[in-house]
Amino acid sequence: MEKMAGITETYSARVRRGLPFRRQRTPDAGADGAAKYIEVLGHDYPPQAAAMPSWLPKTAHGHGAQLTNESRAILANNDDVAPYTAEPDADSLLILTPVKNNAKHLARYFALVDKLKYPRSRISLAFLVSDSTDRTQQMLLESRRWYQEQAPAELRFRRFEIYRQDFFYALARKQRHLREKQQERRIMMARARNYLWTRALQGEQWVLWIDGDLDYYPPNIVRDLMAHDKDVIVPNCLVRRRQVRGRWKHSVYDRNAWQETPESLALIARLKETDFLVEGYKSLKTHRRYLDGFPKNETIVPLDGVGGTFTLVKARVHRSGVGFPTWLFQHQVETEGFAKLAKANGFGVFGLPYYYIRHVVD
Ligand SMILES: Nc1nc2c(ncn2[C@@H]2O[C@H](COP(=O)(O)OP(=O)(O)O)[C@@H](O)[C@H]2O)c(=O)[nH]1
Ligand SMILES: [Mg+2]
Repeated sequence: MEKMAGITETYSARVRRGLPFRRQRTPDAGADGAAKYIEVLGHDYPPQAAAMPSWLPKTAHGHGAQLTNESRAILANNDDVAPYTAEPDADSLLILTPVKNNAKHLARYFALVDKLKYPRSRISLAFLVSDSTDRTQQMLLESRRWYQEQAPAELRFRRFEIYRQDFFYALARKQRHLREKQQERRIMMARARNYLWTRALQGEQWVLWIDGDLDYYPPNIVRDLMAHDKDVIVPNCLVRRRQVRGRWKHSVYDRNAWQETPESLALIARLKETDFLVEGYKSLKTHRRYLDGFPKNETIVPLDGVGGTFTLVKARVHRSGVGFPTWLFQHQVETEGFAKLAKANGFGVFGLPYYYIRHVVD
């Protein structure tokens, strides 16, 4: 990241007035000897000092004159920390993918990422590998070497991080969807996701959670979702299963994306604080409305729960402290807990019932 310091009155005045600005290195230090970089609009900077309108408060003329030596030394020290307070990099996208024994889906994963119509230089990737006994980690290392060192420059990602954290959580694949295993399994996933975003997120503006086992999403999807300009937004994740007579049928995979209903709220009102809710089990009817339950004219709907298969999040949501609850928050954990927590903090959570992606059959 470009080093940035000495945020001057010009910058703050422009921000105050809602004007755009550009960061530019000044040839010389400022009059007080401190400012080496400034925020400017356009190419005509620096203006003459005398051009500062006299109606601006004195403090806007630079702090040099009013400061003690000690204050000046403290402010000079800000130069070193300024990069950490910088605005997020415009349009930058961090794709986060937790993976566990995901080797057989990785070729498809990269084929889909490669097709994304989004400037490659603005995409960063970060993976968290846990508890894997297959070639997931080796394959990721090989792919990083290819993309970042050997492939043509236009295929290079801005960053490509691979983290490893084992939780020593073993669950047979067949048991993965047993209801009584869900709370512990989803808490493990929440830990993995928190570990990943807290390590990987730098100055990016957008975070995109993509599971490692998706079968299809459209190349335009990033721009399409961003265009809605929501804090959190998900498409409708389907799965294609073969029916008895050999025909294929699409159905909603991700029952984690839902809206509360009067019936579900009535159920919640009767729950104990320690009761955990999870979707997709006949033994537990939650009465929520899923993404396949909306009429054609409702192309975007507010949600109260989301899944993590493909979830676009404004990075400021995570930065503000909203992650994936590993404890029960309003009877939910992980991604649905995240949606509830985001909403409780004033962020908007939305879904697109008629914008489809597809999960592999499992
Ligand atoms: N790092 C990490 N990734 C995991 C863990 N469990 C699942 N994953 C990954 O998280 C994503 C979603 O998990 P998956 O088992 O497919 O969930 P499902 O689609 O809801 O059944 C996939 O990319 C998995 O490889 C875990 O414990 N740690
Ligand atoms: Mg999956």
